[in-house]
Amino acid sequence: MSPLRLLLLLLLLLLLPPAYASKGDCDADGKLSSADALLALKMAVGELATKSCADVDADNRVTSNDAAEILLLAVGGRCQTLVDRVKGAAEGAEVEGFAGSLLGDQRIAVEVGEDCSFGIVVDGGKIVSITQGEVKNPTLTASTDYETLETLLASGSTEELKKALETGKIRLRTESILNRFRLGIAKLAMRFT
Ligand SMILES: [Ca+2]
Ligand SMILES: [Ca+2]
Repeated sequence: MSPLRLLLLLLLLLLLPPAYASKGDCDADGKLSSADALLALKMAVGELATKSCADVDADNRVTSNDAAEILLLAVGGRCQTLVDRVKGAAEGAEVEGFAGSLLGDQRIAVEVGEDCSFGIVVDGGKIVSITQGEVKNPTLTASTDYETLETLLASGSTEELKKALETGKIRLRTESILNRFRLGIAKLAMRFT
């Protein structure tokens, strides 16, 4: 190998980040969690010996910035896990009964907390896809929090869903007049079913 190519290869190796999962995973359990962020914070304040695994912003020191970044990454992982669970529970399902006939075809944007969002595409009363990320031109937007959605997933009951809608733990909004009308009817129907 020519010296130039060797140099390029070395540069490439230096520039490439190490395996992503290990970055920030200071308790080495294979995932990023708030526990890793806490470890990084302890390193930042000198309570624990510094380890390179905590230096996620790669400035060769462990500071509170690294801890904050690990926490953000951990939250991102939480969102991913949540969306995967929703996908497993609902993708391919028919939206039943009255709600199905009302919803029909929708692009629903779901916002969970401040930092997690996913889209649900309902076509002909069937949930055809659930994908993480922003939804363009949603027909319906639902906002909620992690706890509500996790409780819902754990119970899997429509009663829980109704309760969450009634108590405002899930808030629905829509730009379309037809959808506003549908929502009004759906809310009314919920009281009687
Ligand atoms: Ca970890
Ligand atoms: Ca750092």
